[in-house]
Amino acid sequence: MRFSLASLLAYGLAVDAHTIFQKVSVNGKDNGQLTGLRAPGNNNPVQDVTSQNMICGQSGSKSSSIINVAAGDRIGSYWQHVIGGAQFAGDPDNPIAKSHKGPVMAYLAKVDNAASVGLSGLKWFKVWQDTFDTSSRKWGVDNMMSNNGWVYFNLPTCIAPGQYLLRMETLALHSAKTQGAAQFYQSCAQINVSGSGTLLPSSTVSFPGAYKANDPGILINIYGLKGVPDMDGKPYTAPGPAPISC
Ligand SMILES: *[C@@H]1O[C@H](CO)[C@@H](O)[C@H](O)[C@H]1NC(C)=O
Ligand SMILES: [Cu+2]
Repeated sequence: MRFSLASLLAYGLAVDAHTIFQKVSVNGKDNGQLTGLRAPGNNNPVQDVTSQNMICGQSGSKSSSIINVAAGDRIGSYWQHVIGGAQFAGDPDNPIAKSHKGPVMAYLAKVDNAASVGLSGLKWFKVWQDTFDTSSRKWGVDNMMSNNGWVYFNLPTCIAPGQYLLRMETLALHSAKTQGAAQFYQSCAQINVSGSGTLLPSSTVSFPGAYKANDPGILINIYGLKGVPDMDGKPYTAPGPAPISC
């Protein structure tokens, strides 16, 4: 099917087929739309790695809720094209446009009060990532799409109890061969971790600061010789530190 520019413009944001992390589940229990979340108010990507919006996305919704979890719990983060889900019935760009290949990553920062803490100066560590599988040639985003927008991972069992912001990030690399064109999507969840862990990593990163515009995982051509986003089967190194291990 061919679309005229006018019909594309009529769809507004559908032209920009982006995504928003907007819901958390814990061990399969859905906490509800925007509960315990700081999510951006629109689905436009952040493209400037030095922007404050690299922390939890552009300003948008706030929540007074804090989601209770235990170390080791299976966390689900739910991504959809716009706040609320698909932009319209049959939206082909939900949860994200199929072109948008790249990794999905999870970071934590320990805080005193997850609902009220300011975003500057937090010390982040990575707890999980789904990057690129060289044998299946699938990206983290491919797994998100095949789970209808849900991304699952287990919180590390060894982290110290207390409140955290959980920063979930999807990085879309379809245009990333041009510096400044990689698309960062992130929101933060407010969580309260119980358990008997003791780990508080001493090695942490800042947002902004953790990423450089020319990091090899950010300034990159993901298209192989066949013109598809398969890295020609070569490994991909996501930006930021390695995830902690327990
Ligand atoms: C956090 O979890 C602990 C342990 O379960 C609990 O005692 C505390 O009340 C919780 N705090 C909040 C803000 O929910
Ligand atoms: Cu996009």
